[in-house]
Amino acid sequence: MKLYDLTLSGNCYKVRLFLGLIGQHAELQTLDLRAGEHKRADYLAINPRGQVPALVDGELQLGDSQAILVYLARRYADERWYPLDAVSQGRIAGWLSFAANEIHHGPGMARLGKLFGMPIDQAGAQHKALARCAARRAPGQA
Ligand SMILES: N[C@@H](CCC(=O)N[C@@H](CS)C(=O)NCC(=O)O)C(=O)O
Repeated sequence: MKLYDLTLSGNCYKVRLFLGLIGQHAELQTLDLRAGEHKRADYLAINPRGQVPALVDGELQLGDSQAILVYLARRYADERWYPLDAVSQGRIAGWLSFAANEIHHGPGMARLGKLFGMPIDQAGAQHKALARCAARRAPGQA
């Protein structure tokens, strides 16, 4: 199994963390985004979106951190990580969506601006981080 990775990427970190939690080894292939390695034809053949992370496991080529987490949980982890009952599935989808939306657009973007000097709306990102993430609950979470 190979993970196309970028050390500082939060999306890649989620996947590396979960691999560690379930004791699953993956060969890491770090891409140089500044050099545009993620837009080269050979990588676009693996992930047409030209983003990291992407996972290759046998015949499977899968991009998107949420999709990879679901795949790893179903393929390699104990069912406690991904229970199949309707309530658990709804809550898991809620948290994955929360990570991709509120966390990404709030603390994720604020981090990019503060640590890496990227030209983002820093005040807006910090406001979203405080306003939307303060409750620390996904929709429907008791
Ligand atoms: N929805 C994707 C987003 C992936 C993403 O935005 N990756 C960034 C690094 S954190 C990237 O590759 N950016 C380069 C680009 O989009 O060109 C996921 O959850 O994996």
